[in-house]
Amino acid sequence: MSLHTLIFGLGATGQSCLRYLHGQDRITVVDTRSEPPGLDDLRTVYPEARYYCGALPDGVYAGVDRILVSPGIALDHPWLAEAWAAGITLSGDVALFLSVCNAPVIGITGTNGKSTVTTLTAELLRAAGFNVAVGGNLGPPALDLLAADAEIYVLELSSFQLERLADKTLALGAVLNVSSDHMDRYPDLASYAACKQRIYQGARVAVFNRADPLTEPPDSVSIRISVGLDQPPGDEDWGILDDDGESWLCRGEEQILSLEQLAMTGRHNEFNAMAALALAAAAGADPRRGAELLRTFPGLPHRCELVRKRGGVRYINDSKATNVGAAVAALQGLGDPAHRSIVLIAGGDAKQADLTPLREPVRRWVRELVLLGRDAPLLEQTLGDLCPVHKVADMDEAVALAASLAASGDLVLLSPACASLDMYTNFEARGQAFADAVNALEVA
Ligand code: UMA
Ligand code: ADP
Repeated sequence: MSLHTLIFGLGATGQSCLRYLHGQDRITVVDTRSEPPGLDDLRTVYPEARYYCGALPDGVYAGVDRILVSPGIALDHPWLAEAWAAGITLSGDVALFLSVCNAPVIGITGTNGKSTVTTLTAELLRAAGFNVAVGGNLGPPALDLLAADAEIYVLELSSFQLERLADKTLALGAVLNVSSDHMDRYPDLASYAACKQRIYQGARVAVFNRADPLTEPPDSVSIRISVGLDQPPGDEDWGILDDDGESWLCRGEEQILSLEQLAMTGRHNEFNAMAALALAAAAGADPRRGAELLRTFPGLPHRCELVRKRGGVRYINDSKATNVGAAVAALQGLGDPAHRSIVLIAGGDAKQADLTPLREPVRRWVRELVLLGRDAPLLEQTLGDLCPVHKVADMDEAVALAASLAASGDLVLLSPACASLDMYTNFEARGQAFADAVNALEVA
């Protein structure tokens, strides 16, 4: 007899579950929204499923064997209380993916740098001749990758996805860093970090950040490879060594790539490059061949991306900095030690994060602060004594003002430290609004 699966949420994840399970399981779908996007099409394509949107009818969990909860829904959502009480298994799309996937899976998590490291790891493996499929939190959803029948899978995993892993595990896992994020979903940093740590459970290889104790894998993982911006402590660890005035990305003492040849900018991307090299090498790729790719890989859009140079001012789009740690890394990576040269555009939904880690980099590198979005008042409260603050209504106003405040040699940086959802559909739309406003500025 077939299983009865309840899919909670009709976003990208829920739809991938529906695609994968239709014709196999009995399916019930619930969504808290009365008209989730694409509902009519789904009803047409999968008419055999039962759909309940906007309200949860009594008895919906009767006969249900398992629930796949979409990552945007917290596991303590009131609609799930009855399911918990009935002892029904709650998991997610990645748990289902791992239970059916026969090839090795590399998982990458961390507060920041996941998408860059995931993409780069997959590119390095591709360059080494592997048939690779890549996705997860980065998209496409994990289950949609199975059709590719790849030799190896590389998944970006969020804490929400890791929370609902079952007993099946990954072959290789990496936690890049842990700093305050999603504090609207976790009671404290420790419980958020504990979710990230689940990526190591049962893994053969762990790649971690030796400067961040919260990323350290448990002793049960047999191969533990550390990455850092200092000297590598062991032959299999990655780090930076100087040789006759030139700095090198190294595995142990083996020089892999001169830093001057790395196409991505910012110190955080030196770390990201090594994390990807470490994962790809552990999966069987030759890091020396990978070095070729790093000479040209520019990084991903909306991550410290140069939009335009105008009148000696560089305009940089770091819209993907949706939390404090990311904005801190961008400021540290791009700040000029000689003077405060950054006009920073920040703000949005701060997700109840502690904003104080921004104080030191803002004090050192930011000359003017332009704030927009819902939590602009919170940012002003936290940073207002460190530099002049200007509150604006939208991105066009932010860019026009920043352009008037910046002088030749300065940098106008959009690195919001906040999610975009209070004003935009996603971080890409916010980054695009910035790029459009920058490109619309008259020639200086
Ligand atoms: N929602 C409801 N009611 C429901 C179901 C969802 O209101 O019944 C809302 C959620 O609260 C959320 C939105 O709909 O605001 C989307 O939620 P979802 O769980 O349906 O999300 P998906 O569309 O399936 O996308 C998810 C990831 N989104 C989240 O974790 C919020 C996507 O990551 C990911 O690309 C996709 O699965 C495929 O794996 C996005 C993201 O923002 C990029 N991730 C967070 C991050 O990177 O910080 C974790
Ligand atoms: P994620 O997928 O985890 O959001 P991305 O690779 O998309 O990570 O990068 C998002 C932002 O995080 C970048 O715009 C940059 O500001 C910051 N960032 C990238 N890599 C790191 C890192 N290793 N450490 C800290 N911050 C980083």
